[in-house]
Amino acid sequence: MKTRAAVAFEAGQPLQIVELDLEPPRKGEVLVKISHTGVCHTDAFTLSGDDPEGIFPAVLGHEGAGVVVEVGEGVTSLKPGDHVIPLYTAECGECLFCQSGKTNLCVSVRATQGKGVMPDGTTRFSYNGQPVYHYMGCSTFSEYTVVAEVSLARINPEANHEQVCLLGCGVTTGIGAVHNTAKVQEGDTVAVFGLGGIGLAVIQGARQAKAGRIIAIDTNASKFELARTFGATDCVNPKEHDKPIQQVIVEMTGWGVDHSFECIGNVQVMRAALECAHRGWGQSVIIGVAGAGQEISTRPFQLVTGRRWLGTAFGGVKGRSQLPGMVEQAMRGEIELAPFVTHTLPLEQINEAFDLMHEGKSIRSVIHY
Ligand code: NAD
Ligand code: AHE
Ligand code: ZN
Repeated sequence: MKTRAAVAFEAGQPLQIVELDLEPPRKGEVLVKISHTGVCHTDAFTLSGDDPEGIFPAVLGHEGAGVVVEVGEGVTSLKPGDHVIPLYTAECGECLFCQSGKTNLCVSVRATQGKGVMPDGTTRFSYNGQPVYHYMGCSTFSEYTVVAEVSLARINPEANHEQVCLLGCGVTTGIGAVHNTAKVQEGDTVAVFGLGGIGLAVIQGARQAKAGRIIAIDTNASKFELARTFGATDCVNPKEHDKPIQQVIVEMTGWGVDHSFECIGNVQVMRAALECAHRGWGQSVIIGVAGAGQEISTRPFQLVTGRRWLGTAFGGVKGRSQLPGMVEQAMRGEIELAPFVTHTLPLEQINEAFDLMHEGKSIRSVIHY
C-alpha cells in the first residue's frame, strides 16, 4: 500500500512529505493508522545527526496514537479496530529484563529497532524501490506504520488521541521518572532543569507525589508560567545569576535538593543537576539525551559524599501493562495533558513543529493526519 509520510532523507535537512510504499505486516507485526503524533526533542536530536543510532533515510516519530488496521501472522493480543499507542520501549513479558521485575528495558526487539529495521531484519517502508528505515520501533511520522505486536499498548477507544499521543513519550517519561525512578515522597524538594514537555511532566509528577518545594529552571523565562500552573513553587533563570546554577540552588535550599532531574540533554547541566543534590542522600535523574561523543563528569567526591546519579528511559514505565492505566488516569483528569499541546498542525507543516521547538515557542506540537 501507499502511505503519506514525512521522511528524514538526510541529517540536518528538513523532512520531506512523500508517498512511500508500505509492505503488509509480517509475523508478529501490526499495521497501524496513526491519527496523531507529538514531536519530541529526541526526533530533532536524531534529525540533527547527533544520534549514534541515527540512520537515514528514515521515518522518525515516536509519540503517536492510532488504530490497528491489520494484524500479521501469530498476532493474538490485538485486532483491527483496537486503539493503540506505539512503544519505543517494548514489553514482551518474557525476556530476562521483563522477567526481572527490576526494569522496563525489554530487549525483545531492541537490537533490530536500533538498526531501523523490523525484528526480521528488513524494512516495511520503501521509496522508489529503496529501503526507508524505521525509527525507535514506531515511525509515527507516517500515516500508516508497521509496528511489532510487543511494541503496542492497547488503550481505551474513547481516549482523545490528540492528547494521549503525548503518553507515548514525553508525559509518561516525566511522570514515570518521578514515581518509578526517583520515587519522590511527600515533602521532598525537587529541582527540574529544562521546562519542555519532559520537564513540565516531571513537575506534574512531583506535584502528584506531594513534593514540598519544586524548583523549575530554564534559560527561557517564557516557560515559567506553565511551570507554575503545573506546580512549580520557584522559577530560576540561570542567565540571571553570575554564580554556577548548582550553587544558586544549594543556597536556596540549605544543603541542596532531595531530587533533581535533567530534562535538556546538556552534559554541563547534568553535572550541575548532580551537584545541586543534597549532601548525604540527594539523587539526580538524567532524562535528557546527549549527542554522540558527549560524556558526563563530576568530582568523585560528589558521590563519595552521598549523591547518586540515576537515569531513566520512558520513565521506567512498562508500556503494555502500565500505559493503558495512565490513559485512564488522563481520561479522569488525574494526568493533565491539554496544556502540553501548544500547537496542532497537519503533517504537511511538520517542519514548522521543529522550528517552533528550536525557537522555544512550543511545548508540544501535535501533528494530525
Ligand atoms: P524541549 O526542547 O521541549 O525542552 C528543553 C528545555 O530545556 C527548553 O525549555 C529549553 O529552553 C531548556 N534549556 C535548554 N538549555 C538549557 C540550559 N542550559 N539551562 C536550562 N534550561 C535549558 O525538549 P523535551 O522534548 O522536553 O526533551 C528534553 C530532553 O529529554 C531531550 O534531550 C530529549 O531527547 C530527552 N528525552 C528523554 C527521554 C527518556 O526516556 N530518557 C524521553 C523523552 C525525551
Ligand atoms: N539512540 C541514542 C540514545 C537515545 C535515547 O537515549 N533514547 C531514550 C528515549 S528518548 C525518547 O524521546 C531511551 O529510551 N533510551 C533507551 C533505549 O533503549 O533506547 C544513543 O545514544 O545511541
Ligand atoms: Zn521522545
